[in-house]
Amino acid sequence: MALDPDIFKQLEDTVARVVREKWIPLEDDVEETGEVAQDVIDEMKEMGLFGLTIPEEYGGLGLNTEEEARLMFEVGKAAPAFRSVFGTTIGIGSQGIVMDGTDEQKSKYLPKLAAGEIVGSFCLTEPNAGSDAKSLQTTAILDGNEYVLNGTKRYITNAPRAGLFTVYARTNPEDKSAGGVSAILVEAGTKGQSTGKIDKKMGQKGTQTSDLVFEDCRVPATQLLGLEEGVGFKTAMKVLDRGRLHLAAACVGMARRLIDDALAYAMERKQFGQPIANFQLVQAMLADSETELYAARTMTLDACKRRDAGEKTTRAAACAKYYATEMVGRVADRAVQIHGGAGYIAEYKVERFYRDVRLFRLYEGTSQIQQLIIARDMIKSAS
Ligand code: COS
Repeated sequence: MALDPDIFKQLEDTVARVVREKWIPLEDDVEETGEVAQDVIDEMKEMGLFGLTIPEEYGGLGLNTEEEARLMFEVGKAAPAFRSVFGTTIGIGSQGIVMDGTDEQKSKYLPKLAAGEIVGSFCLTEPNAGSDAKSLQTTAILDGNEYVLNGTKRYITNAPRAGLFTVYARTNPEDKSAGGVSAILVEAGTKGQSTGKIDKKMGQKGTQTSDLVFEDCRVPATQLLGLEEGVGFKTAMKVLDRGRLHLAAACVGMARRLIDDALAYAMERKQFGQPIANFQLVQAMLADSETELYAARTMTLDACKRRDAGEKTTRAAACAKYYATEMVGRVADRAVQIHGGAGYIAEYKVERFYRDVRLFRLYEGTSQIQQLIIARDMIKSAS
């Protein structure tokens, strides 16, 4: 359900102002400390950012996909660490419950997630199951009225600070197909569950990922998402269909930032007696970036609108994620080029964003997986 347009505009303006006036000036602190400060997180909670996509009846704002994307266009302008604080909670960490949870599960967890009392985390990837998510090996075996979980989840965003994990595990180890997979809700601190050390990454400092390990971790059988076994893989795919649009929008935001920074630099930096923005080869880079940004923004909004209208948008979401994540990679590369030597120096930040955006082409499905989803859907429709 869409918000009243005036209320949404106010929210969009507020988010844009906070990004501009608070988050961007704090980017160097995040880079240095590897963390987003607690007072910033508290303000995010007050602004309702943890509940953007959670239905109003459970304390969120219930934004539709287009509204979520429009906010991510703003949020994406700041270093990705800021979005990541609440990004999994409004995205892949909560949407499984919103889509497929029972009323009881929704009432138990969604209000806490929406308030930012707990962070939600999505646990699909494993050491031996990345792109081939269906081959996951973590098990959740019913024993009396409890599921017993064993296995390791890898690169789990926000695992170190999450309060609730949606864990995709095999409830029927005999069944190696998607039908053997179920989603189990595991609260942080449950005996038998632990997180590994925080991963050192190429970029995106301040976002936290780690392993999540289960050793005879017992949870009540009522923690089975939707109280239905064997549909977990489908839940994960549906969640990713929405999550990929969220990420595409975040890439559009980051591209806007990179282009604005590159343009400002090109207008100020003088060589051969004039601003380098006067040179047509620099203009070509700016124009290519602006054109591709426009295409990614339009594509993302179109996919979101179609999803909000009830259309199945697996293919459109994959197209948007594929194009926007590749686009921001090219834009970041050109931004470094326009900055020249300064583009390689940390204080100009552009080298940092160049590294940060690399991840977008990997997580929530690599570019190659998006290509595969798109082409398979084309073939299916044509047969
Ligand atoms: N929505 C609903 N159901 C879906 C779906 C979607 N978008 N995509 C697949 N399914 C269903 C299929 O219909 C199928 O159900 P049936 O067995 O009833 O027919 C089931 O899920 C299995 O799908 P499929 O056979 O297509 O699975 P594959 O293993 O061939 O491929 C891909 C699935 C490659 C698309 C999937 O594994 C994937 O997205 N991989 C990338 C994972 C990823 O993004 N990881 C990042 C983790 S989050 S950082």
